[in-house]
Amino acid sequence: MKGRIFSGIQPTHGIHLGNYLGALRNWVRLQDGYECVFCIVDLHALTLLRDAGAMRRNVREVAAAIIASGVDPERSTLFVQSHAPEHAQLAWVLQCVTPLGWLNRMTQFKEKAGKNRENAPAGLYTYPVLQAADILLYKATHVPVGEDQKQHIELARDIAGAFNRRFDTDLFPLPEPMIQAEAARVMSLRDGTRKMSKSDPSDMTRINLVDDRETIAQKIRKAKSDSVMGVSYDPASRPEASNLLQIYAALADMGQGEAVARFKDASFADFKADLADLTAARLGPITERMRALMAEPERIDAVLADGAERARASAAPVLAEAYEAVGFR
Ligand code: AQP
Repeated sequence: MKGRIFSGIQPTHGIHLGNYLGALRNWVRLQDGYECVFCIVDLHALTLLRDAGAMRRNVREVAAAIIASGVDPERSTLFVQSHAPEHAQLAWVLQCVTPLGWLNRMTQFKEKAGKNRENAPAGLYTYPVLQAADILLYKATHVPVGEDQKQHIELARDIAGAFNRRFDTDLFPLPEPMIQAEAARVMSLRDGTRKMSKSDPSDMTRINLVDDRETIAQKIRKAKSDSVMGVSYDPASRPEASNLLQIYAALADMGQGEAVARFKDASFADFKADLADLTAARLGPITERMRALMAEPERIDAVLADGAERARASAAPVLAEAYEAVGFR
């Protein structure tokens, strides 16, 4: 094993194609080379989602999507963040060594809080410290993230260093961000300049892993396109068309040049029809496995309970060491 991975996904909604191509598919592959800890980060989701029923449903749906995509809960630790209270406990300790100035620099807070900053929950502001606790509790060596999360991993390194220096310990190794070049950002189907997102109010902007063949075909048919003839890759002038091409290339496991060559003589409508078929073919088996799992929620709960037990067995001794270092024990 080349190291230990920690990665999380928020249950703010069900999983979409962006999460699958940008995260889940890679999680499945990482299991071969790393000891993996995968977490459904409901404490993080609470910064945006405050609907208890939706939270419960989403946690199970996200767990089903992760398992159906190929994460093996026997090999990897898969659990829900709030089931391991050590995360919140270490986050508090780390908040006490994190200067406010470091959090002020986090661009994601500015983006997510938007103009309504005064009313944004404090949890949204301290979110990166909880993320640092998630990673450091498992002494993770590598954290696979998209480019947008790199700043948070750098912060986690700074926090680990600050803790170690302040309490004269080498408890926390500095985690390395593992930036996935191939995990290009999948953009919204209705606006090629915004990423496909769980929290987008319009369901037509994303393909969900639970969508059936007809829904996928309809969303791709209605995906925004431009007035340029044919298929070409040019993110600056054709963001929507380029996004669809990139999705095709990712699902077909080919380079985008190869995808462009394949459709050089095709109309855009024909390309969209092929993309819809490919998407349905790739996601169909996952959706089927997800549905079967979701029909047995008690099975999902049992997997998550087992995962939480294993996560806590790793996390508790690290929290105990941190408590010892600060003088709580
Ligand atoms: N559009 C995307 N393209 C590629 N990767 C993506 N990820 C998310 N959106 C895309 C990757 O999915 C993982 C889980 O993300 P998250 O749940 O922590 O939240 P997020 O990055 O903020 O994703 P969303 O879907 O946009 O959720 P909301 O709307 O709730 O904020 C991460 O590895 C992320 O890079």
